Amino acid sequence: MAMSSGAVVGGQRRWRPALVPAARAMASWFGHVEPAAKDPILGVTEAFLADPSPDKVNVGVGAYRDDNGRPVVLECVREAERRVAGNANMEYLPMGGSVKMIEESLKLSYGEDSEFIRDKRIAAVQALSGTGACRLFADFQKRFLPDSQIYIPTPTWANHHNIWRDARVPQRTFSYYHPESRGLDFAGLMDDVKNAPDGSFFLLHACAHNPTGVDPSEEQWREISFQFKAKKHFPFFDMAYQGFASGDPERDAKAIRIFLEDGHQIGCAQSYAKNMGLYGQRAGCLSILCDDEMQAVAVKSQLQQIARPMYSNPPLHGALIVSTILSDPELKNLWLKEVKGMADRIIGMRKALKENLERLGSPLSWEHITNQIGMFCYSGMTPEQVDRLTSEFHIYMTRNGRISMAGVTTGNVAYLANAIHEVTKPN
Ligand code: PLA
Repeated sequence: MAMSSGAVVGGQRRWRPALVPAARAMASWFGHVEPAAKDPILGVTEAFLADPSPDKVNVGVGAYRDDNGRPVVLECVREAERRVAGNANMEYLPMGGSVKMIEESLKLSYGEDSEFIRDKRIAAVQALSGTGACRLFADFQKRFLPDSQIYIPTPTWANHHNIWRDARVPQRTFSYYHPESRGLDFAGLMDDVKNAPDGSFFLLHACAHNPTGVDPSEEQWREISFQFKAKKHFPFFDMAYQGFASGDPERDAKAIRIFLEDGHQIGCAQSYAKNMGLYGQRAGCLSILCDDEMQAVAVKSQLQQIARPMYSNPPLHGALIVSTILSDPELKNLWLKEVKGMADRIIGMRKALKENLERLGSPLSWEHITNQIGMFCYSGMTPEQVDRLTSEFHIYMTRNGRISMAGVTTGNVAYLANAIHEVTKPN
């Protein structure tokens, strides 16, 4: 039987592209393909690379740079590379990835002595960094809870919308940011949590919320967790910046630990892109806390089955680096120091940017630059002001006004502040 649009196959409604008349297809197979919209984040990097200006500054993508603006390979990673260099085995990892890397990842997210690790209640697989972990979860959600939706904060990392869209999970949003106070819209958030149907899925940023740099306080997390319990919601944590908020990965896992203490079952996407600087290695982990060991075995086997036809098994090298660092106390300590170093440099640049703007006599309040945490400053600049930064000053950032503080350096902070002042000063 020829499949028609929206055909029901195997009990599931399958996505079908618009049908192309056969005659047109024969004249040109792909003539109907329109160019895709530019990615709001990675498109900024493309534009930056194409600009020949020597003054250009890239504060678009969240990629950590040293104070000379150069990409960083952590010392702990260099040492781990030396140690794994003798590894003669380049064979496939299992479908679920490196068992050792997963074990170490769970200790970071659930805690070194977690009872859930001990009781083998966590289904976990190595994933293609944080993005891959989110996508695997979204596909799992669609496959096993096909009628569920996902609540996503406003605003959020733009790719969250793409991920759940492509997994065909309907999306709802919940209030998160309060533009006037440049802080958390806690009342709005709690209302939306209460008004969502019982048993809804919620996407939460575990720490260092992207793009706002605004996280709930510990007390607020406790209230959110309490309300989730009352509503029987499922919290899915995207933890892409563990260590980047406070400088301490243990502290940055606090929200997750609060939910665990309260007896929630959770899902968690972990990424080593930022906190180990392993961006291109695509090293991450997806975990789902289950009722018991038997359920965890079943869930893990299904996650593997989703991975198998997509990419078969995850990459080896990054996993080796991660497990080498985290399983060696000396290397792990070095890593902790280096994470703290990166977080501290960003905090220093926040101060410097704010001070420079004040020194220039900006009449606006820039308190939020130092109040926000993590990699980004949600500046409050309008898309038009950002466009001026780019066209007049060769400064590249996302049009939502997000500045990647990781790209700000002693060398460019004055230039950046001056440009921001120029485009934001009242006429
Ligand atoms: N989740 C959040 C909240 C993120 O900000 C990012 C990366 C990821 C997941 C995915 O990271 P990974 O797949 O590389 O582990 N956000 C970046 C890069 C740093 C990007 O957009 O891909 C950003 O500039 O927002």
